[in-house]
Amino acid sequence: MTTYETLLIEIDSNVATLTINRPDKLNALNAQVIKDLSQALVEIEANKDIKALIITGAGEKAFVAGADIKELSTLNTQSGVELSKIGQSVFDQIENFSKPVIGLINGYALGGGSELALSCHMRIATENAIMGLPEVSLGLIPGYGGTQRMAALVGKGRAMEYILSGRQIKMDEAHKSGLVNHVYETKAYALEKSHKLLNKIVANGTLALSYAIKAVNASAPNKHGLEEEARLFGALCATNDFKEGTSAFLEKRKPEFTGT
Ligand code: DAK
Repeated sequence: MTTYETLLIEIDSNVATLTINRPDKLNALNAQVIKDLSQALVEIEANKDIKALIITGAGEKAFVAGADIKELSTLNTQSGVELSKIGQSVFDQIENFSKPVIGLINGYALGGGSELALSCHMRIATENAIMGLPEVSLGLIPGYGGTQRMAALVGKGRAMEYILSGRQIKMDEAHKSGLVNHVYETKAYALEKSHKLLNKIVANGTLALSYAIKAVNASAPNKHGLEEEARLFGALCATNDFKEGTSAFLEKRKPEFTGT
């Protein structure tokens, strides 16, 4: 396996664990992480000895605390649309991965972090995990497929509430709403249970598994929805509210939005 700047990859029998490794920034997704993810996914998919994948974040505090807000604050409409397309294609790679993928949510999974978890085939979380799509608090909308995948997973009404309020979702609620499949006390135990589930899954027909993933994915999300999300995300990158929202986060103050 190639060595990646921002990722760790471990292989245990036939299951690969891919860890996003920027713990000092709560594993926030910068352009390098997105690039590394894209290459690593190609490599893991091509490796015939690997039958399934777990994606998680380094440490106990965060899965991924979202897109890197510092990097995000420099986007304009054009770079916003471009980053959106690259990011969306990585998330599509995960959603359409031919081998089963579990997102192991160990702590904060906010914004792009929740979107990453949503693109996995299944989600297993630790009790301290917190999900949420707080992009509107930055003057943005989810741009990595979250508007489509959240609605597909929990229904339109709940998705509207989560996306419009941007509120944090604790795991008892996430479990009830179908956002996560299972919740376990510790990361070590969640990892053990993820391996157990994947071992059971990969004992089934390999081709049947990849076709089952394709068939389930055929229902959602639709391409038009993702394109519309990218267009609207790009348009918001040119607004004063976006500049105010990201500056306020970086300056550790409350934003004052003007609706412009
Ligand atoms: N980006 C960059 N740095 C981050 C970060 C982030 N999202 N989240 C945390 N950090 C950094 C903090 O700045 C801090 O760095 P230092 O000050 O130590 O250098 C360090 O990680 C530890 O964080 P805190 O000190 O804030 O830790 P706390 O325990 O106090 O708080 C927290 C934890 C998770 C509640 C807090 O860090 C937080 O609110 N983080 C931001 C959460 C958030 O709003 N995430 C959503 C971002 S919006 C795109 C598509 C999609 C997106 C973007 C682009 N395209 C289509 C182009 C997605 C957007 C988002 O994800």
